[in-house]
Amino acid sequence: MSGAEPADDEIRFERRGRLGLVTLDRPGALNALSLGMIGALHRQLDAWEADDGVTRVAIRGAGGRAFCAGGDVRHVYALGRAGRLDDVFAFWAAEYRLVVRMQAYPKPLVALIAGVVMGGGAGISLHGAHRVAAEAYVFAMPEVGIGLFPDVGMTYALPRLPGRLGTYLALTGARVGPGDALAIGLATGFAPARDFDAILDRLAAGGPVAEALDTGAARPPAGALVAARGLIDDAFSGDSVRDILGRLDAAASAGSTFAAETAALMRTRCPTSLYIAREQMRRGPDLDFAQAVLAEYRVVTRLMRGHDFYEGVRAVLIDKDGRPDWRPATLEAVDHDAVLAAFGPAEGPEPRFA
Ligand code: QUE
Repeated sequence: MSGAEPADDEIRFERRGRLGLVTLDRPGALNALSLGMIGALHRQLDAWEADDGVTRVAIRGAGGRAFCAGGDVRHVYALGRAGRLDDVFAFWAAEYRLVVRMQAYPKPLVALIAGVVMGGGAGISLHGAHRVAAEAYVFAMPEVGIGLFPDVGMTYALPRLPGRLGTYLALTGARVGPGDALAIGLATGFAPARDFDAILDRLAAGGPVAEALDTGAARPPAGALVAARGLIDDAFSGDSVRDILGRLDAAASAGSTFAAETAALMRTRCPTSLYIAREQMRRGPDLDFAQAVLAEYRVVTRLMRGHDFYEGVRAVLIDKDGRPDWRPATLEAVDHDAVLAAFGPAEGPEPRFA
């Protein structure tokens, strides 16, 4: 499985002219990031930083269906269930350190995204300078559906999206297609997937990165998300999760299908996760990137000692019954003081992210 060993068969690195090319190559798991892939990528980025011949780095997913579905939460689940919490913490620390490295990487990072980009996949693409979306691009931060929260630097990035879109994405896990992603800045460019090889050739040749990425393809138009901007900004300005749901319910009563569907989706999500995500969005604007990731480490290590993450992964990814038994099961029963306490210093040593 996906332990700490070098992941030669799960991630590939190539030097092509001026380009360092990363291919996530675990298509059977939608290129989800194993600990081996995380370590190998971090080491390769270090090597390419020191290599003056490499002036830009690109990252793509193999298999055509996914860029990257996230961190390998199935493996984390198995470790946690086996009582190997130190290994669980080491996984999150390694993933978060990689994301911090990428956010501050001194050479242009280009993500070529065809298919799913979720969770940790967003973490290794969104913080770089260039995110090129293909036709089948689907972005989501769906962690509140597995008893987790949008991590990998999303405490920093989501509150910096326009209006209240970040809070909406964090609290729903809703999917975003390429047109909306371009409109709100999740994607910075568009290219049909069949043009990715030509883009890589131009990146390898040197020359300005922006020109290499420009295929002249017509951008897809914005969609349902942008159409709902007014409603989203109003409802997700609510002070608490319950206030937000109240505003959505009122809009639904007034005839908004989007509001009704959004409220229904949130009510399937882990109640504690919703409170945590709301608190992240409240704190994020005042944090720098390393502080944001440290906050995430503190929260995630708390959650790894609890119930909901294991129950969420079981219901969504293992048994796939889609019926998680959240504890507590209702928003009313969530202990808000415990949520705030989860943002306090972690038990035991904390990794350094800055
Ligand atoms: C929330 C998540 C993840 C998820 C589903 C969620 C996640 C993740 C995967 C995933 C998907 C397919 C695989 C796989 C993992 O799904 O982080 O190994 O084959 O990696 O609702 O955060």
